[in-house]
Amino acid sequence: MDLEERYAFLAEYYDPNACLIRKYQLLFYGKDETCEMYDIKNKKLFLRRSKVPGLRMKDLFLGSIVSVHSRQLTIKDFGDEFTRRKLRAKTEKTFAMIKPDCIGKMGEILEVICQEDFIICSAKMLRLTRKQAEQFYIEHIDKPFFGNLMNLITEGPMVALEMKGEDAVRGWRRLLGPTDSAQARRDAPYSIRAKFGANVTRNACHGSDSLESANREIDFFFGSTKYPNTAKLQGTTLGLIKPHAVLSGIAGPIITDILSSGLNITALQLHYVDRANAAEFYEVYKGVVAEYTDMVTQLSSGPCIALEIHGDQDAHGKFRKLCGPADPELAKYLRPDTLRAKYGKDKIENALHCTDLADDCILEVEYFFKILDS
Ligand code: IDP
Ligand code: MG
Repeated sequence: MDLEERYAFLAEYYDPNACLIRKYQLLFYGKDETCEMYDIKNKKLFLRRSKVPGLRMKDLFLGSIVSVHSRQLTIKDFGDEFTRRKLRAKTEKTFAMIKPDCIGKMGEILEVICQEDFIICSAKMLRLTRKQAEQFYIEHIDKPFFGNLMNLITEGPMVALEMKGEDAVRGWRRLLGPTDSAQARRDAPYSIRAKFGANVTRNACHGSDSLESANREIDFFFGSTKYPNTAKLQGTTLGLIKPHAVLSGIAGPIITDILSSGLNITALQLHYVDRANAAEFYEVYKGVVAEYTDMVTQLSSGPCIALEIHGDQDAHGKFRKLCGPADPELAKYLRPDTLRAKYGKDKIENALHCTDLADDCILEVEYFFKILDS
């Protein structure tokens, strides 16, 4: 990016008090990463050019939701031709799948994805029926390996991912390596299939092979067909990776730590929680916890990843122990091995939410996997 450049966007904000949509021109200056906003209807400066905490160039793309001083803005369009031309190539989308053979390695795979600067726009753990799997891989229906491929794809849950990035389709294929994991180990030893794949069928991940396939595959999983999530809604608890952690690319290591503690992840979904829903979800803390408003702001500031956590016994207690004290400062001092100590910054940006009371586990799991996923 030329550091002198100025990018323009059309952004919208739903004002819940006035019950109307406010439209803004949002300008972002690459040089000093400052932001300026104009109210389009009233033709007035709305935000003087200044730094907006947490707002980065890479979070600004069509359809993205960003938070500017507690307002959740949706980027609706490019604001000028310069921005349109500059960003179109950068904002390519691709489709990725963590196949059922590698579901236990999803943390490590997400870590690679984030290290390579892909932005995850949608993510959902789901399980395909044989019919759906046949539809998805229809181009291979006559191949001798089709039966094996169908067995693999339907043997258990997978994670479907819509990702964005510069040259995303080719970049993700390159990162995957050759189809055959053995060949990948020979020719591309650092690729995902080399590291995580077993053989030519069980090769860890899928990636779209062209822009056309990417569009078809994203539509297949995230279009009008809604696939049920994999939540058990029984004997489980909720883990919520907060937006600051998702945006800073540490969801992968957090998931790796959860899985290596012996807990299972039985459902996963990325959500953009709006302010009203965040307030409703945290309602029990209202008037009880001083940080309530800041917690709502954090949860609605960008994408979060909801996890359903399952354990042989007492998933709630075990997961709370793994998360550690709510204040990372305290956690670093008292329980340095916990997730909040390792990944949290302060009481608000403490990496994860976990359910407080055992009796509320299913309510909270249902909030994300039943109410918000409907
Ligand atoms: P790709 O996933 O690298 O795009 P495709 O040729 O599209 O490879 O095949 C789809 C999937 O089918 C592969 O990822 C792999 O799981 C499986 N597959 C492909 N070729 C073979 C083969 O020769 N034997 C067994 N399975 C195969
Ligand atoms: Mg293919």
